[in-house]
Amino acid sequence: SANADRYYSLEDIYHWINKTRQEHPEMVEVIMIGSSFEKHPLLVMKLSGRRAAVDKAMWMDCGIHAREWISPAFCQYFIRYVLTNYNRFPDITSLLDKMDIYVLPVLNPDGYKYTWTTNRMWRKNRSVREDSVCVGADLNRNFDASWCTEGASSDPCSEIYCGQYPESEPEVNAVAKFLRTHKDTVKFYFSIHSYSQMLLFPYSYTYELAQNHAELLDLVKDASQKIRRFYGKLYRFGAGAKTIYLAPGGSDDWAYNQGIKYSFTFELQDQGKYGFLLPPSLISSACNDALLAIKTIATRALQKI
Ligand code: 0X9
Ligand code: ZN
Repeated sequence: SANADRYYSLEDIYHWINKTRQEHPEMVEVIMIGSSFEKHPLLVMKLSGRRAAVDKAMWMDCGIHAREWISPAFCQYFIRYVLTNYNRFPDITSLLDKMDIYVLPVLNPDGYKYTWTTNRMWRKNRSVREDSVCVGADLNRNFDASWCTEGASSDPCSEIYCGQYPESEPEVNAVAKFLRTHKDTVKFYFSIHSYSQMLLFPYSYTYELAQNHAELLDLVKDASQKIRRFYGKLYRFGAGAKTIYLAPGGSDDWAYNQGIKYSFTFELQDQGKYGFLLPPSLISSACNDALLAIKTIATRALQKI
C-alpha cells in the first residue's frame, strides 16, 4: 500500500491503483470514467463496505491542478486509511457502512505527468488548440458554473484560462458526466487542492450565499477547530468568494448546483513556506489535517440526511 513518505509519479499511481484493487477485491472496484486529452485513463476507485447496497455516496477528487502534489498523495492516503481501518476504527467503519466512497486520485494526469518530467510548476491540463501556441486550460475554471465570468480568463495563455466552452476539457466532461449520472446518490463532494490551509464551500462565482450557508459554515468551523486542537494547524474557512477570491467555473460550485448540498474545496498545507513544493516529510501531517476534516464533516452531516 502507498507510503505517506514520498510522492508517487503518474506511473506509480496507476500501478498502485491496480495493486490496491488486487489486494482488496471485496472492497475496491476501479471504474474508468473517461480519458484525458493525452488519453491517460481517468480511474475512479469505488470503496464499499462488506454490507448490503446503500443509497448514499461520497465523491472526492484530487489533482485537478498539476503542481499541487500533496493532493493526489492525500487521495492515496485516504484510500489506504479506509482499507486498513474499516472494521477496526468505529468512525470510518460507520461512514463506509452508510455510504460508498468514490475517489479519483488524479483528475489531471497529463498535467501531473508534465510536472514530473518538464515543469514542476505547471497548473493546467495539456490540451492543445489549433489557434494558439499556448497549452492547457484551468480545469477548475472549465465547469459549467457561471463559466468564464470575473475570476477566469478567455486568454489561452493565462493560468486561469477557462477553455473554449464549459466542459470543453475531456477531464472535466468525464467528471461532470459521472456525477450527473450519480447525483441522486452522491451527497458529499470534496475537491482537494493546495496550498494555504483553507476549508471552502460554495459559492466562489458569486458573493451570494448558498441556501444552506449557515450549516456549511458550521461544519467547516467545527472541522477547523478540531484540526487546531489536535494538530495545532490553523485553517481558515468560509464561502470561496469571500475567503479566497471570486473564481467561476469551479467543480465545487457546479456540484453544489447539481444538488450535492455538501460540497467543499480544501486547500491543504502549507501556508506558503514551501507552497506547492511541500517536502515529503510533511505529507502525513497534511493528510492528517484533511482526513480529520472529512471525517468531522461527513459524520455530522450524515446524521441529518
Ligand atoms: O483557484 C482555484 O481553483 C482554487 N485555489 S488554487 O490555489 N488551488 O488554485 C480554489 C478553488 C475554490 N473554488 C472555486 N473557485 N470554485
Ligand atoms: Zn488548486
